[in-house]
Amino acid sequence: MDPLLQDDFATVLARNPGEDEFHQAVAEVLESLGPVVRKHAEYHEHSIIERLCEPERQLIFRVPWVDDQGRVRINRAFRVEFNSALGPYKGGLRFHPSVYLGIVKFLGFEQIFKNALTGLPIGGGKGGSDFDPKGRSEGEVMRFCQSLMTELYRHLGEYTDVPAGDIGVGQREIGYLFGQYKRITNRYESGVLTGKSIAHGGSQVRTEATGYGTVFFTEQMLAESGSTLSGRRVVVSGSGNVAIYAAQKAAELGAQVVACSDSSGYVVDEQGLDIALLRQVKEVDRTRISAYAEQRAGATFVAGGSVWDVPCEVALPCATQNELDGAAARTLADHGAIAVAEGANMPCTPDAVRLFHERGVLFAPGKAANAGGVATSALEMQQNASRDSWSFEHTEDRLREIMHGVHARCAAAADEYGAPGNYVAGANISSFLQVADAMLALGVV
Ligand code: NDP
Ligand code: 2IT
Repeated sequence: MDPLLQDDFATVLARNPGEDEFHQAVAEVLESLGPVVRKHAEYHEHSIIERLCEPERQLIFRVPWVDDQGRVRINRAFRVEFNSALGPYKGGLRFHPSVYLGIVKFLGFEQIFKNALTGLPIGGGKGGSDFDPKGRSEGEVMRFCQSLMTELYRHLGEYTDVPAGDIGVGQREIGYLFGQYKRITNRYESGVLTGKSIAHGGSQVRTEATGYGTVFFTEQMLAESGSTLSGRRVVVSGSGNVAIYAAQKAAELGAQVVACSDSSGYVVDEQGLDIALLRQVKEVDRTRISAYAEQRAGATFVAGGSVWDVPCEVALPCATQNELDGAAARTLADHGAIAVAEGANMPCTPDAVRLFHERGVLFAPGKAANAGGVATSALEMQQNASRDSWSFEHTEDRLREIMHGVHARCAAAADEYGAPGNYVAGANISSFLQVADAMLALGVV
């Protein structure tokens, strides 16, 4: 890291003890910014980095709810409103037992830069809870969502803070959250949440957007090196919202998607994943990935293990942070991988990213590759604000255009700052410049 940035990083470590994922996300951005702060003294003079690393507001609250046995349960929930220089705070809610302040802050920090890269007017935020939806009934999930919104609603608004989904939060949960928001406020304020179902103000393509966008970015990255996805062997990790639609779009573009996973293990299906079956198992039955192999002749389930042991040319990590480490990266490169694009947020460890760069594997960081989800959320906000709804085709065209814009911004910044082909540097620099200039223009606020 450039010596000019080391004091700022030391401040982050001192102010946020024990928040390893947040430290990791900040370090990854600051490592790209040396040439920027050398060129633009004004950022340092106005403490832009220190300000960017300190959230504008952090909320932590208790969520009491009653389980099906009548027992009172208590969870902890968070909303980190990180930066509103470009627009209202925007970012998902995650329900997973691993959620604590450090995870929400890493995700909120990433979100600032990702949202800037979309070119749309949205600031960065993130929230969530340590609630574990696994094994919970529909009624329990609904009561939990209602209780969470009973506190969170006062902090939201279409011009203030607009949550959406993330791990453990999909259309069902957004529906319960919106229902409670509407009841408490007596306002049909569609634009207060995105990822809604089409039945109450959602956008076409939002469900598919993150996975589709990751594949559009990958295609663009491959095209730059004179290659395509068609005919390539692809492995996806996870089997949730992002993974399913990344697999679907990759297959539609002619790739052979041969494996996916969940936290219990992975499946290999050499004929190419049957997306309809995958959706049935995960979206309708809400069960484990092993059920896919039980219902599909020729597919095998491997309990535990690493999906990155399955040889492929293109790897799309779409599960969770730090799921692909240096050893997995080496295995992928040894097996001939040519490209890796992060559908998830920070799934590759710093060692893995370093190895990809050393071995000449094209690498797209999450804040660029998975920006299609939040970009389509912003399109949902546009439709809600104008009381309109667009067709699937029109919305998908807009998403494709936006992802091409994200790719172009990353490539241009990487070239300008002497790191051609380095999408990590390109994404960090391009988005930082945009946010930093807006912050300067807004004064010390
Ligand atoms: P889902 O809840 O739909 O799916 C998550 C998937 O990842 C599941 O297969 C889950 O397996 C697996 N997973 C989650 N946590 C772990 C863990 N600790 N260890 C192993 N596997 C795990 O979430 P999404 O698909 O929405 O999100 C996936 C990733 O994409 C996250 O990093 C999220 O932040 C990111 N993202 C999501 C966007 C969206 O629009 N939804 C937008 C941009 C990024 P299991 O069911 O066994 O837990
Ligand atoms: O990480 C992400 O970008 C998301 N979970 C989507 C956020 C959003 O507001 O759509």
